[in-house]
Amino acid sequence: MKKAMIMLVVLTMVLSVVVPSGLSGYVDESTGWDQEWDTDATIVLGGTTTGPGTGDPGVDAPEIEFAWVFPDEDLTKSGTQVNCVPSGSREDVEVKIIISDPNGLDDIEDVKAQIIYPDNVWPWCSCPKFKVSATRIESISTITSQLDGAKEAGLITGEQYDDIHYWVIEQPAWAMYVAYFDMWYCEPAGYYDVLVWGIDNAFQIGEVYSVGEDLAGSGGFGFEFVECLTLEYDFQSLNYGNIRPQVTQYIQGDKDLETPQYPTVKNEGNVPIHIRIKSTPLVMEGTQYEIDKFDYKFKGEIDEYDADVWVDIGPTLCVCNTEKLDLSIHAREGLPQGYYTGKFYMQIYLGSWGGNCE
Ligand SMILES: [Ca+2]
Ligand SMILES: [Ca+2]
Ligand SMILES: [Ca+2]
Repeated sequence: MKKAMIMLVVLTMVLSVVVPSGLSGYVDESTGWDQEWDTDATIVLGGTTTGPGTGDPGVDAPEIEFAWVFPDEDLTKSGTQVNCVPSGSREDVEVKIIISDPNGLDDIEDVKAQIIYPDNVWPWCSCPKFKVSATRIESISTITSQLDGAKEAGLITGEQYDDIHYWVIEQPAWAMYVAYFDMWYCEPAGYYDVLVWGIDNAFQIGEVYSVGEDLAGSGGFGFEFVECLTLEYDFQSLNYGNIRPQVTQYIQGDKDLETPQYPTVKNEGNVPIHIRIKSTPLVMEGTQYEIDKFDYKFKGEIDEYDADVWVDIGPTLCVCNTEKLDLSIHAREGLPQGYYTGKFYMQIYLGSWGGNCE
């Protein structure tokens, strides 16, 4: 029956498309994870990388004494929490590494760090990210301020602070290194392991150190990439144009965020997004007449819904994905000619990593 209606629309509808401003918006924490749009219609009758080395550490190989990830952006929670930048990346995440070599610091050829993705999210599943090389920090004031920050965040205890401060500053065979890596929103929220190791001039590879295992109060992970739930949209209103009773009128979406007349949604956070929608009836002002039948189509799923009822859209909007959102209204037979208006609402929730995002 719906197919027949589509054919009829193609043959008879007269579209009046309103092109809104083109400014996209966001559904996120600042909006309480929901958003409202105006709706209206006019009834017209008649018309991989590899892991670290696996060789045995040599007896004189460099040794990682301690390491932590900084900055810690949630001091109320143990371990290191790194926030995501919706729709962007950050390059200021650091692994601080305390390393020594029995042959002295001059024997250290390279210090490397590697991030391991969380094990419970597809398709990353404990896969390693690229390796980065660390550089030595020689300034005593910088070393001290880094230790101050780690202690303040609870990443090292007072006793560890004293030990590291003494050894790095007073002992010639110890040093602090730092490795920087970037995190962008398309990488999944969760717990990341960070591996660190050193290589000396004799190509002896030190034992691989898993950052976080010794951190004060941490759960043994390198850092937590904190969940951020953000959806970007481009449509500013839903204008169905001129419609006819008994004819389903569609607003077709597309995958282009620059075309607000074709609704588009994009996941700009680091977790899957689950979407709920609701439409009020489109009402002709001053009358009891209203349009109260709707449909949506999203990632191949089509469903009908009634006015004033929240509807869970089945498929999940996966991390980094842009999808089109098709919407339609259906005016029942007998509705009089006139201008009808209503509201459309959307809410977002944390979605599932499995299912549709596989
Ligand atoms: Ca050595
Ligand atoms: Ca913390
Ligand atoms: Ca669009």
